Amino acid sequence: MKLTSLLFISFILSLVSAETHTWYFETGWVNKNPDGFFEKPMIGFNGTWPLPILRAKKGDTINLYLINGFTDRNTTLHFHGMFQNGSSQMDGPPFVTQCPIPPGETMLYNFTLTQHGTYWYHSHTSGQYGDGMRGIFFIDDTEPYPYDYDEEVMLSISDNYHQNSDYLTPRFLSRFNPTGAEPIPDSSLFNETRNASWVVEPNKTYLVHIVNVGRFVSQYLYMEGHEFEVVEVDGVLVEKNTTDILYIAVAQRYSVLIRTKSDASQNYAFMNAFDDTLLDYIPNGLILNSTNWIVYNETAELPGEYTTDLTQYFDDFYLRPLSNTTLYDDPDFVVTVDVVMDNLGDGVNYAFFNNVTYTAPKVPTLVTALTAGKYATNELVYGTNTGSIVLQKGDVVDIVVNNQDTGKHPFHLHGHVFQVIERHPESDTDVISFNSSDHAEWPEYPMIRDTVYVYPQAYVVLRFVADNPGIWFFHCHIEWHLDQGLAITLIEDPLGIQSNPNQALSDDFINSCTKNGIPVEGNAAANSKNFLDLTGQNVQVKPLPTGFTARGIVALVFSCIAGFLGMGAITVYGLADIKDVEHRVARDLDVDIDDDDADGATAFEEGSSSAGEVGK
Ligand SMILES: *[C@@H]1O[C@H](CO)[C@@H](O)[C@H](O)[C@H]1NC(C)=O
Ligand SMILES: *[C@@H]1O[C@H](CO)[C@@H](O)[C@H](O)[C@H]1NC(C)=O
Ligand SMILES: *[C@@H]1O[C@H](CO)[C@@H](O)[C@H](O)[C@H]1NC(C)=O
Ligand SMILES: *[C@@H]1O[C@H](CO)[C@@H](O)[C@H](O)[C@H]1NC(C)=O
Ligand SMILES: *[C@@H]1O[C@H](CO)[C@@H](O)[C@H](O)[C@H]1NC(C)=O
Ligand SMILES: *[C@@H]1O[C@H](CO)[C@@H](O)[C@H](O)[C@H]1NC(C)=O
Ligand SMILES: *[C@@H]1O[C@H](CO)[C@@H](O)[C@H](O)[C@H]1NC(C)=O
Ligand SMILES: *[C@@H]1O[C@H](CO)[C@@H](O)[C@H](O)[C@H]1NC(C)=O
Ligand SMILES: *[C@@H]1O[C@H](CO)[C@@H](O)[C@H](O)[C@H]1NC(C)=O
Ligand SMILES: *[C@@H]1O[C@H](CO)[C@@H](O)[C@H](O)[C@H]1NC(C)=O
Ligand SMILES: *[C@@H]1O[C@H](CO)[C@@H](O)[C@H](O)[C@H]1NC(C)=O
Ligand SMILES: *[C@@H]1O[C@H](CO)[C@@H](O)[C@H](O)[C@H]1NC(C)=O
Ligand SMILES: [Cu+2]
Repeated sequence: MKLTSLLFISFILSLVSAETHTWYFETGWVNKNPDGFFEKPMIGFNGTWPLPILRAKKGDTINLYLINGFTDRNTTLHFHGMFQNGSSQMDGPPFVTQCPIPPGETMLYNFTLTQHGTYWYHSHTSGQYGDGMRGIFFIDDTEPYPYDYDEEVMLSISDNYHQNSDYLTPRFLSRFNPTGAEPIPDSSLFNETRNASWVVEPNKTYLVHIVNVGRFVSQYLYMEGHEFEVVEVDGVLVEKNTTDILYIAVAQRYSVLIRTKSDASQNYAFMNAFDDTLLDYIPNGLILNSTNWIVYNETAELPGEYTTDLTQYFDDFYLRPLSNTTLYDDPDFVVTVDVVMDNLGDGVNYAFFNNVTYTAPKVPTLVTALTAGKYATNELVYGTNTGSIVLQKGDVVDIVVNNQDTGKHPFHLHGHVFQVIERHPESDTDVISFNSSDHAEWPEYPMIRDTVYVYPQAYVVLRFVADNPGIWFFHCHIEWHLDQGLAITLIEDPLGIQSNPNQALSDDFINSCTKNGIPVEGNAAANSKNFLDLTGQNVQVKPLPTGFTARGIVALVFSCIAGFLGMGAITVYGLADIKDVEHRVARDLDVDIDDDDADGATAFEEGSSSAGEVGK
């Protein structure tokens, strides 16, 4: 038989076997004690937490009805890593591709799976996935798996806070936290618990699909006496590569083969450890290295902590996709973004891409793209505070991220995977920005994924083809940093979005908007008469007066609040001896800090008029 007819038959078979999965999930709070140290409300589905592992296969259709069972908050759902090709409105981020779903309302997320591998789903509404609204979503291929294995198993890792976001976020995004110190997790989780035992059989090959569903901290994963053979990253199959230690940033996935020992008498430690360089300080009692077990013999003892040299962690940059996809052609368009964290006039610490801290528009960007007619190709209609960039259909696009911050950041692009063509090592002196005429040699077969970390004061260069008309968020996956505004919006082929009838807004979409009083037409300022008039758009808070520093804000704040906060908070922010700064700042600002009736604070509040949904 000819190859074409074989292909045709397998295509027909895959059509025949394509299934539709219909799920109804209602959000709500469930009291749980994930780490065994502290019970607290977690966001579950239908009164259950952890959330279910969803599983389907390539070509299947998903009908997921998300019922907002909360009484006091909106919600959304994002399917991390799924392309949503032709269904941008199912992607999840509020004010980017949908309206927030109000309490009591339902939204049908329906779309077709065009990929395979390890994915996950989570709320894209601030704070909710950190509070538990997250789960693994695995998609089987219609082709046989390229590597042999005996058993398949899922594994998530995460960080865990004893306080929920309602408590943490306003304190984080506050002038009382002017350095932007991220809340420190209280514990890490392994499969949404701790001290877990993974019972295995000897002489077997396990295929383990691993997802970091955490909101902040990257983790190392390593085992006593066993190795990982990496076979997939973020849904992309790769040539096998062996390592002792995985380094997994939040939102990243790895599939690995683990060969068990032939002798079943003994058990081994399976460690998950926080990357403590992300933490501003390490509180007493925080367990950085957590011990779980590979159990061969349930009556034998469980060993203690296993340690190794974590500097030998696996560098995903060197992976080669099994598809042998070569480096795409030179870019038609380059997006260069500089990452900075700094304070604005309300004293809050924000995150910036090119001096813009993402501020949600008044109508979702997708709505603007669909209703702006020919103006949809004009970046202006999407507002000046959304970091919107219009991409032409078919262009090869580079995203250059110059990280001027001293922390690592895991960046995620919706709607695509990208080639990681360069990642510069950390710089602990000057910031090193990408220089197109002086850079490392690029790989012939670059590694491909959807979430990549960039090192402190260094850069990463990503390349993809704009072949997916839609609105795609590009943001740091550390939820605290997204709350601080570390996001831009890519408007890919807006006329292509308009011309595809499948991209027309669903009834549920419109219902969510209407019930929330959000128009379903107009530019970023909700102006549908004149798309080029942005009057009234949401904009970021005004800058600080010149010469004003984070320490200065601390000083000013302390003069107002020392009475009720006490000096403990100074230790928290790691700052001391602020007395002189305080007076210098007071001079700059022309306020009287000796006056304890919070005049200074009032002056600040006037500056903070508009910051979108986040942190209010
Ligand atoms: C979840 O609850 C909804 C109603 O709130 C119900 O229709 C649905 O069947 C439940 N789903 C599961 C998986 O139990
Ligand atoms: C894990 O072990 C610690 C120490 O024994 C215990 O306090 C904690 O409750 C355990 N957690 C779980 C989820 O079993
Ligand atoms: C839901 O979002 C809308 C739009 O941001 C907002 O006006 C509304 O207050 C939110 N609803 C709740 C219950 O928080
Ligand atoms: C999703 O469901 C709506 C309403 O039933 C339907 O009109 C639309 O065609 C579906 N879209 C997909 C991609 O299945
Ligand atoms: C993690 O939890 C899932 C769901 O309960 C379970 O199927 C899986 O076996 C667990 N993974 C490990 C490594 O224990
Ligand atoms: C594992 O395989 C080896 C070699 O085939 C064999 O000697 C050993 O007995 C097996 N172990 C168990 C527990 O079956
Ligand atoms: C399991 O451990 C117990 C206790 O150490 C030991 O008596 C037994 O022989 C072990 N079983 C195997 C299969 O090695
Ligand atoms: C954690 O594990 C690493 C690597 O195994 C080790 O170097 C470090 O000392 C451990 N830290 C603690 C606090 O146990
Ligand atoms: C495996 O990784 C090493 C270093 O991490 C790299 O040098 C090598 O090229 C990789 N090989 C493949 C096939 O991925
Ligand atoms: C990719 O390249 C390798 C090494 O040259 C080759 O063995 C393999 O068959 C190629 N795979 C595909 C899908 O072309
Ligand atoms: C950001 O603002 C600084 C100071 O105003 C300016 O020097 C710099 O060029 C701006 N950067 C971008 C990318 O707009
Ligand atoms: C989206 O679909 C178009 C048309 O079917 C295809 O050419 C393109 O490669 C797809 N893009 C992605 C990212 O799946
Ligand atoms: Cu970040």
